Amino acid sequence: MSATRFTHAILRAPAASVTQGLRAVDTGTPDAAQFRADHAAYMQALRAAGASIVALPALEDFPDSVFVEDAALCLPEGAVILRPGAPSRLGEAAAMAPTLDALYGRVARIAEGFIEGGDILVTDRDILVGLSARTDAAGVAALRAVVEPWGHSVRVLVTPPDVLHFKTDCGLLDGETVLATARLTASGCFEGYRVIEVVAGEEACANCVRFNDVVLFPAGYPKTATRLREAGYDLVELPNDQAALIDGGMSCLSLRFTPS
Ligand code: CIR
Repeated sequence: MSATRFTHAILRAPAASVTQGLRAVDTGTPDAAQFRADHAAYMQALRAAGASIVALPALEDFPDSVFVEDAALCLPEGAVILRPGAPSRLGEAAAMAPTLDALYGRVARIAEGFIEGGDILVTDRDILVGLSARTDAAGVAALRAVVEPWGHSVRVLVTPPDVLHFKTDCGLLDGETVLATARLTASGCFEGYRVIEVVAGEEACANCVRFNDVVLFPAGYPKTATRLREAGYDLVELPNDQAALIDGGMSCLSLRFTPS
């Protein structure tokens, strides 16, 4: 399995209600028009990287629904409808189900506990899942029951306290290399993987997305960008200021997959 090569991506248009999106610390309200422009640039970058885009309409009742990654997990063998742990986001999973039912022959549903896609990092080897305020042991057990029979191994880790999601602090650069913050790396969770650390002071750029030959990377973190280019990665820098106001990064804005 390749965790970095895909043919398709699902995106959902930002709702006008994105201004009400959840945030751990209020540092300002996103501008809906700028958010839409940034989202369009992100979609275009995925297209240029080879993605056929499945573009879903905005859901006004769900301010955070632009962050489609948290509602589902797409694997080569099938899709999994997750159970977001944020009460205001639980309904996003049901809203995603018809799309995945239409695209995949096999769609499983998590019926117990809570688990959000932001806590799940799929590599060529493992599915790493971080327990967090949004993802609990029952949710992880339910995921394991679905994906182990599909041939995946699940490694359960702990998302550091005060970090929203496991992937807030990391992103996959290639099948066995992750970009990660020092605080996440220090937890030992990437044993067996090659780790490139974000430069101190640029922790907010750890969440990146590898899609085929490029890495989608938030603009504004020049030292880490240089480090990654020197390591041979082809970066596409994209504006993320609006999504960052409501704790969103590169990976949350899409579900990447190859239909089975
Ligand atoms: C939330 O708090 O759920 C949203 N405002 C941000 C979700 C970001 N999702 C992700 O990192 N996978």
